[in-house]
This record gives sequence, C-alpha cells and structure tokens, in this order.
Amino acid sequence: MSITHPVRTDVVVVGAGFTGIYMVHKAHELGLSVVGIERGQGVGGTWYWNRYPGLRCDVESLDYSYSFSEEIQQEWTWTEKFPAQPDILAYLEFVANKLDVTKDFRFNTEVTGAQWNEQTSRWLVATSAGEIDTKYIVWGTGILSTPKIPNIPGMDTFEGELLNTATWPHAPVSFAGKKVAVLGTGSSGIQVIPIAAETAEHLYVLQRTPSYSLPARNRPLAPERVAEVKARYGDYRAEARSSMLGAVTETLDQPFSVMGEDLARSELERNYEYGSPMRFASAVVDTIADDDANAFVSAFAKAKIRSRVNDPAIADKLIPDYRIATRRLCIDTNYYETFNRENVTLVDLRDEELIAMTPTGFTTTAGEYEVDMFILATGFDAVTGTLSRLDIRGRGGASLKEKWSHSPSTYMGLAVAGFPNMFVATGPGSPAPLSNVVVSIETHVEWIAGMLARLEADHVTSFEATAESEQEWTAHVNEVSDSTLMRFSDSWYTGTNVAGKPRVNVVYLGGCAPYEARLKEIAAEGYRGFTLTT
Ligand code: N01
Repeated sequence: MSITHPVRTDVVVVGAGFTGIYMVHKAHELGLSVVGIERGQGVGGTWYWNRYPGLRCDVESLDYSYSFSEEIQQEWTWTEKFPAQPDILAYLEFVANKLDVTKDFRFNTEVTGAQWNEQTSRWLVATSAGEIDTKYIVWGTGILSTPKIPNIPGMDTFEGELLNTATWPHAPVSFAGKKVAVLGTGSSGIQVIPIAAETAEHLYVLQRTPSYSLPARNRPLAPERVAEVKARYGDYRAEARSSMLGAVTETLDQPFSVMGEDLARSELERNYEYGSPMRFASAVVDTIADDDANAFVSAFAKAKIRSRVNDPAIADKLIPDYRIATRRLCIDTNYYETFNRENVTLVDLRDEELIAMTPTGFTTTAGEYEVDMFILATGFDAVTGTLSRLDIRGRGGASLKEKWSHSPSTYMGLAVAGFPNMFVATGPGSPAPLSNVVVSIETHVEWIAGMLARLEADHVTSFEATAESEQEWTAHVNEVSDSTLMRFSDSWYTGTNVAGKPRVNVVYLGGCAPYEARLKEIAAEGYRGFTLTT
C-alpha cells in the first residue's frame, strides 16, 4: 500500500487574481516556500472567469493596476480610460510572468477545505489534487468569486443556450439573429445588454430592481496623458493611496450643506461629463451620509436617465426608487439608449412576476416568451460566499461557515478569531468592495507580508486575532455603517441578495487611508489585538 504524504510548505495562497499573484511574490521576497492554488486554467481571478462581451472595469486603468513596482508600471501601457477584460487579463499574465510566479500555482485545482492542527500549529489544506501541510494560509479568493444562481423553476428544462456572465464560455458567443433574454440589471447586465441588443433578433431585459447608471465615456487614452502620469506615477499612486476610495477623484471635499445647490449641481455635471462612478459619487462628499445630499444627487441622476430614454413610461420603469450609491453605482455605454431600439423589450418583474423557465423560453404572470438564449446576470454570493462553501475548521474544529452564518466578523477585515495563522485578504469588514480594489489588495498583501516577516524573525509558531479585538472591530464597522445611509442598502454589500445570509454590511466605510493608518498602528504596537505564541 502506498502512502501519499501531504506536500509541505510555509505558505498556501488560494487564488491567482490580483491578490494571489502579489502574495506569492511577497512570499518569495521573504524567503518562504509557497504553493498557490487556482481553480482556473490560468491567472486572472475575477478577470479570468468574467469574460462576457462589453465587460470592462469601472475604475480607470491608470488607477486599476499595481503600484508596487516602478518597473511594471512603466513597462505596461494602458490604451483605454476604462480597461476591457481582455486587457486586464493580459496585464495580470504579464505581471505574473514578470514576477515569475506562474510556476508556483497549481491550476485546475480546487481547495475543498482546510483544517487547523493544534498539535503541529499548522494547516492541512485539502485540494482536488491532494493535501498540503502549511504553516500559513492566505485566502486571495476575492469578493465576487461565487456566482449567485437563482432558483427558477424549470431552469434545467430550458433547451436553448443558458449562460452566466460570471462563468462566460471561452469560445465566442454569438447573439446574431437570436431571441435573447438577460436576467439582472446590475453592473454585469448593464454592460452585456447593449452589446447583445446590437445583433440579437430580439432582446428581453428582465429587470427586478433598476440600477443608477452613468455614461462611462470610455475613450482611448491619449499617449500624452499616459506619459504625464507615468512621469509622476509615484506621486499619483501616493495621492490615490491617501484617499478615501483608493483612487484620485479630484473632489472639492465639501458637504452638501456647505456647497449649496448651485455648486453641487455644477460639480455633479462636471463629474457626470467626466464619466466615473467614483468621481460622481464623491462630487458631493456626503452623498451616502446625508439624506438631503442624497436626495439631491439622486434627483440629478434620475433626470439624466429620463433624458436618455425616448418613452417616458419606459423611463419611469428604469428609474430607481432607492437612495443613490447605496447599491453599486454603475457605468455604461448606451445602456438606457438600448431601450429606444425596436428590438428591445423591458420585462419589468415588478409588474409581471417571473414564474418559470420552459424548454423554449420563460413565463411570467403576463404571458409566455420564446427565447433561444437566456443569460443570468444575477450577481454573486459576495465576500463571504466562497469561503463559506468550503469546510474550513479552526481551533477546536470550529467551522468558519458556521461562524459567518451568524455574522461575518473579522479583525480588520483580514484575520478571524479561532482561525490561527490564517489571513483573509479583502475579507468582510475591510474597505475593499467600495474602493479601488487593487489599492485595498496592495494594502492587505503588504501588511500581511510585514506581519509574516516579524513572525518568522521572532520564531512565532502561531498568531491569532483575539475574540475581543474581533468584536471591537466588527462593532466599529457596524457603527460606521449605521451612521450612513448604507444601513438602508439592499444589495450584496449587506448580504440581502442571497436568501438566508445575515443582514450585515460587509464593507468598512471609514475610508482606505484611515483604515491603512490603523493597520500600521496595529503593527507598530507589536500586532495589537493578536495573540502571538512562540
Ligand atoms: O450583480 P448585482 P452584478 N430574479 O448583484 C438581479 C462588480 N462588477 O454581477 O437587486 C430576478 O449587482 C438583481 O435584482 P435584485 C460590481 O462591484 C463590476 O451585476 O435582486 N432578478 C440585480 O438586478 C458589482 O456591484 C463591473 O432585485 C434577480 C442583478 O440580478 C458586482 O460585480 C462589472 C434574481 C444582480 O446584480 C456585482 O454585479 C460587473 C432573481 N432571482 C460587475 N437574482 C465593473 O467594474 C438576482 N437578480 C463595470
């Protein structure tokens, strides 16, 4: 009988997206052995799986990229204001090759669970390709990595093409001459809908909750603009890192009560013309903090939607009735104008309920629709969904899934009491979901690397966030959220898009720069809030 021993390493990094690539590189720098695990066939993470036509990031490319290497940021050249998915994927492949980390990943490999061993103070990580015995584990599984699949009766009987924006096929998909339905009108739906409408015979947009969306005004990046930023990239990055959202927004930084309506309107107009959700949401700085400010900004955005739709009755259906920016503010290219086309029908699921899918289409309370293709753009079981599907067992066999089913609590959005030697990059309670996530990722990876260096130098065998520090941080995250209008948000920010999830804001709203300052203080104070065992 042959016995297979687990592979032994210092660090396991799960996920080969922005986090995993940088974390493996940092482990190398520290002289630690590292194994990366990735279920995809290559690097890219989010940008590997989501590849539907029209997908581009809503953070500007000059911001949405690593800042840690002057060589990389000088060598790579972005060509558009907002980067398209193939460009981001190519960028991540370029960086992974440049850092020589691709070889450290086991691709096509799924992690199924991880178990903390009290005797050895190490983790045993179970994967589809065998076990790995590791001192540390860093989850770089991202915030939007587990698609939410709606439970529509009859979905498995549909005989046409059933696609999901979050797991889009690698082979080209044609809409030409087909009757197509898109379910979901969040960021993903809003991007794929105008493209599908261009060639589909007919497009049905199934909308339950309208989104606020702004014209992206994507355009080629002028070479002079790229050169200008590259010439001062260090300062540009420092400005982004010292901001609330992790990106340069050029806001006046004034609350609505100080600005007054005229200035607020002209700032909104200026940022609307620029085209950027972060800039628009920062134009009136207390948009998600003050009801008057929010009402003014919401009214501005509603009027803009109305101006883009020919039929006032359809515009009424497309205009949201919730406070702007308490759900994700989207950007689009011709989204609202798509509803002016003859071949597009808005199916408002608030007027007619979706009952079932059939072999040839779908039925609602208003009737039957025949389609050849049905696209799910229904979002994600975000932030906690991926780790909650794994069997992760910490001290005393405690289950992370069970713990987070009550409240997704962490210390500083990256460590969990009862789960020693484990980091959750961009975890619940960090600013990541509402920030330029690359800045949030760099903040986490660099801080984790700093802590690993200290642990190794001091021969620490295990570290763990204390229950008190976790409670205090989670209470602070909730307190900040409750002081804003985000307390009214029904979305993946608060877990309400997935049945059975606790209603808790998973985003720390205190801002990127204050958050990073706090992390630095914790490190300077000898990792306050952690128990270190030597
Ligand atoms: O998902 P979403 P997404 N029946 O959750 C609807 C990032 N992202 O993939 O709200 C009917 O926003 C749901 O309706 P409702 C970005 O952070 C970024 O679009 O549940 N409808 C909603 O309309 C974003 O926030 C970019 O009533 C159902 C939609 O599906 C995040 O990813 C691009 C339903 C889901 O919207 C998620 O965006 C893409 C059901 N059973 C994504 N279930 C850019 O950077 C769900 N819906 C540009």
